[in-house]
Amino acid sequence: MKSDPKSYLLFQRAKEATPGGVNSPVRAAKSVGQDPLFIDKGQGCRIYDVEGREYIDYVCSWGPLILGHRHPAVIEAVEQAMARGLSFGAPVDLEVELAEMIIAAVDSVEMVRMVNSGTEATMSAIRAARAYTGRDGIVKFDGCYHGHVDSLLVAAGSGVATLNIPGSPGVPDSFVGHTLSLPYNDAEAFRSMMREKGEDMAAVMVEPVAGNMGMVPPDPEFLQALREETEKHGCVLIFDEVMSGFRVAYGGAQHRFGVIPDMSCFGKIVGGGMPVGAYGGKKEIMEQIAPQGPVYQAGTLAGNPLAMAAGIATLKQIQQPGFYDNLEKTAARLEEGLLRLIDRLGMPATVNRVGSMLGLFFTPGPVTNFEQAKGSDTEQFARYYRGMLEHGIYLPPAQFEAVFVSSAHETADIDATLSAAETVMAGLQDHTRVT
Ligand code: KE4
Repeated sequence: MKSDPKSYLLFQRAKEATPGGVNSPVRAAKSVGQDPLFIDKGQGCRIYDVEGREYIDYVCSWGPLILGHRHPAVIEAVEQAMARGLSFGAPVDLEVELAEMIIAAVDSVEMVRMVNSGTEATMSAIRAARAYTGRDGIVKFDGCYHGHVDSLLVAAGSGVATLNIPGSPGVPDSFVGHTLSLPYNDAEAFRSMMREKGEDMAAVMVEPVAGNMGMVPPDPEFLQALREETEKHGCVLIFDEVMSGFRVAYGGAQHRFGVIPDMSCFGKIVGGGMPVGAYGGKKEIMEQIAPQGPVYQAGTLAGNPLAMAAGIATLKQIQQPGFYDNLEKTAARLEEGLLRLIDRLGMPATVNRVGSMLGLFFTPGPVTNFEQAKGSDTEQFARYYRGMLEHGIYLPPAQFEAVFVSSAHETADIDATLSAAETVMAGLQDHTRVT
């Protein structure tokens, strides 16, 4: 569907200047048959496009905005940092403060390095694990996405799955030759592979709550198996908590599910909407990183004061007592409302949720892995997406993404969303796929 004049004209210009007219593929909304809206501003749980149209926002910048847009404490912190300067290329107090907050919050992290994106965090964690073990092999899981790291663009989720790209041209076979991808939530397949190849594996990387194949909760037995087998075979267990970190609990998925990895990766929320990533773990692993050790990793704007200020202000807000309980209640209201709708309309659909991350699939379900997610009716999802947009609800423009609820979403916003969903889903019934 074409967007309105201003977005449309901007998109035509953008497509001349930038591949696909966007600076990150999933924003192009290709898989839902919709030209992207150009956004003018955001406030609380709402965003406004360049036509001035208002939407309730469930993308939340793909997860960072757990407080919603322009939370006063975050804006004030960034303004105060700006008054000191934008960047120095030298250590500042704010970097130390955020590092100490992450270490205090996350069980697996004894030392942490700030970087500029989730991709940098996962790429660097893999390098550290390979150096620490002296091994090359990496295990990941189908449908999990860890950023556009060459060696991890195998059976990836998010934009890779949305655009149905098998991996990516430009990545030499030798770069992925050491990478194995197994079915998510399949403890037995993992144990069996580790019995055979565990001693060759440097690291096992997983999204402990999968948000890049749509939203798929972990089977606790699966996470336990990852921990036991990596322990047994001397591999580094890396939780990619770029999305789940500080999202599903202040201590991340590792705290919520009680499985502690050797290393963890972060992004999104720890930057409060500014470009940030971080990776950390056991001191014996992290002390290898330059300049303390020989494993090289660097970044001009790593630890940037404005990004640190936004991250610190965000974590200070979400560590308040009751924050996650309230977020859980709001997200549960959305989940339960959708499930009631699906039941009442007899729609072949299912909803997954962990904390304030949700996923809606047009299939009877359950959806516990990538194959089942891919088996859902993505055409129906595209119709649902466009219908909800017309009703002022801004969802992630792809089936293989997660919906995010923020503390700025109130009961009235959830109820307005459910009312829109009822109208849209009722209209979808003529298109229900005969399974
Ligand atoms: P970035 O390099 O995009 O900051 O982070 C990569 C990344 C790593 N690990 C996980 C679990 C992630 O979800 C991501 C990025 N998430 C996507 C949304 N599925 C970002 C949106 C986009 O690619 O534009």
